[in-house]
Amino acid sequence: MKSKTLLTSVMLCLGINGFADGLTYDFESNYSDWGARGTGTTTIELSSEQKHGGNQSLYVSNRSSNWHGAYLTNDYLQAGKTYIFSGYVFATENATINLSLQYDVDGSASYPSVANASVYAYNWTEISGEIVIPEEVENIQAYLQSSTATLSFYIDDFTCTEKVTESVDFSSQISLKELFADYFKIGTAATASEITPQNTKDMILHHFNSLTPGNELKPDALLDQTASISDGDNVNPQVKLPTATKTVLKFCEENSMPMRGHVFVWHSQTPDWFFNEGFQSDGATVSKEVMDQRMENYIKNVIEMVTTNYPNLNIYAWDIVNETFKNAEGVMRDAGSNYTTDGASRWMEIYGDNTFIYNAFTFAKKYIPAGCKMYYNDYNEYIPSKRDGIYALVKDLYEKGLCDGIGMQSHLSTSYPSVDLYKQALVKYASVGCNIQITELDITLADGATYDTQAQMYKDLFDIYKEYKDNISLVAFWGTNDENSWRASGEPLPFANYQPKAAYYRIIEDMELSTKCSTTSADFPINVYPSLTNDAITITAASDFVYQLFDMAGNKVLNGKAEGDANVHISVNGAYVLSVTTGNSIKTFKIVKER
Ligand SMILES: [Ca+2]
Repeated sequence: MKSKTLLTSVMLCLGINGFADGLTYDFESNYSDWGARGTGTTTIELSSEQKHGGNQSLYVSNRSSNWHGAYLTNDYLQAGKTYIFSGYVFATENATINLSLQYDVDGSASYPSVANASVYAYNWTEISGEIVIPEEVENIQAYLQSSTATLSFYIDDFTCTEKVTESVDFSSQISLKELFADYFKIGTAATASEITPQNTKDMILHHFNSLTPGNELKPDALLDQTASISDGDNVNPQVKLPTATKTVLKFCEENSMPMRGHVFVWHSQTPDWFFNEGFQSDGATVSKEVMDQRMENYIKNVIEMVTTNYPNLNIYAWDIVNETFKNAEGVMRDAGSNYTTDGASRWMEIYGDNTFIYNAFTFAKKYIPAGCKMYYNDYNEYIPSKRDGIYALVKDLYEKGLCDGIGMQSHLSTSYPSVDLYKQALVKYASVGCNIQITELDITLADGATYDTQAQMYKDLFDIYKEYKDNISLVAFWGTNDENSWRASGEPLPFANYQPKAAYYRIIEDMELSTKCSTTSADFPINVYPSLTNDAITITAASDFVYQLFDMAGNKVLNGKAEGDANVHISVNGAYVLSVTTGNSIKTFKIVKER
């Protein structure tokens, strides 16, 4: 069970969703906008045999492949917008019916799924879902299909509406990046589609000063097989800039958002052809000598492509090598393809030992721009045997001058690991003397855990991070809001639907914010004076300001606007966070009232 109190307060804070006029199809008189999917075989027609509403529905028959079905096209479906689909489907046998989108990106079709419906024979079943259409895609359509290739089915009362979300005012949330400015960067990770909504862009710019692209700089996104075969001379893999990569890099460059590059050398999300003779999908595995040249050229080509196209982009760190150790052991992965044997590494197939890691750092050092730091990144980094393996590797790399630091991914759960076990790893890594970045932090709720349990673990971790602030340059969450997390069902982040959860308030709780704060900067003079005789707190500022007072559960106690000065009355003992905003600046104070 989650904290009901907190959920209630979050619900009250949600933006109200409005719905523009959308598309509605009752199939009573026509099926304009709809077509048959499945050339020459599939048919669609109005039918009075079955209907959810009215007298008719759309009947889809003569299918012979899973992807055959009915599609919808209308200019109402546009790139960069969010849509809610809803409809009813019917079949005379049990089956799964799927609703998906199709659109073209970089000249090839993409087929993201919107929703699945488990249809029971002779029962109309609702199929509904929400989806963001990324920017810069074209030829958009929605379609219904079934994994039962020959299934005939009916569709009725189908609607599509654009989701118009009210913009969230993030100025009421204490900015994490500003609060921790004297400690470390606060980062997040996002894919191109995640940053499509304006609210997500605003949230990232308000709270974070480091962004890691979720997928857009991984080898499978950048490697170009066709160009590598034609122009790669077997040793020089060619790279490309996909639309999704451009979207994220452009966002960071235009907003002066520092970026973490992720990742050059990894066993996963790296196509098998990259390791094969002639860059062929069925080629024999290349030698170490050839792979060394490919690795060096790949790193060189990616860095050149990015710096040429985004000269003002600040990539301040790169994960050079990622996840070379076994899942929970201090030894390298088994040889093989990760696409056929989960967890296997073609790097290990070619090199047989960890020398490819050393080579990767050696090559990266030749091409990485001045000032950009190089990291070894891994997960389950707190499990003792794996921890010790990572420690030995990074210590050696660091002492050889090849590596600047270690990335602790920190994908955790409220039930494992213990904060103490996690701290042991961090302390051990800190003893290397290298920098540490917390690169992918999230904490899923274990069975029965509450938001309060999660919040306490976040707080305990941040206490450790603050203690080791001299070693740590970044604490990054893997994602923005729970809804878009790769572990969404575990609700692992400090924000949900753009609103702070208990974890957020516990993270900021013990920041050393004075109740008496002298001038913070020339253009933002704010003073806060608690009265010694009554329950007032006086805020004075040189210009108009907005103030908000929160209790430690994250509930807004009061807020207001003032010119020059204001008295805030706090009648209940306890700890509070006072946020004062003037212009584009925000200053926060922790206030403890004990009278
Ligand atoms: Ca109907």
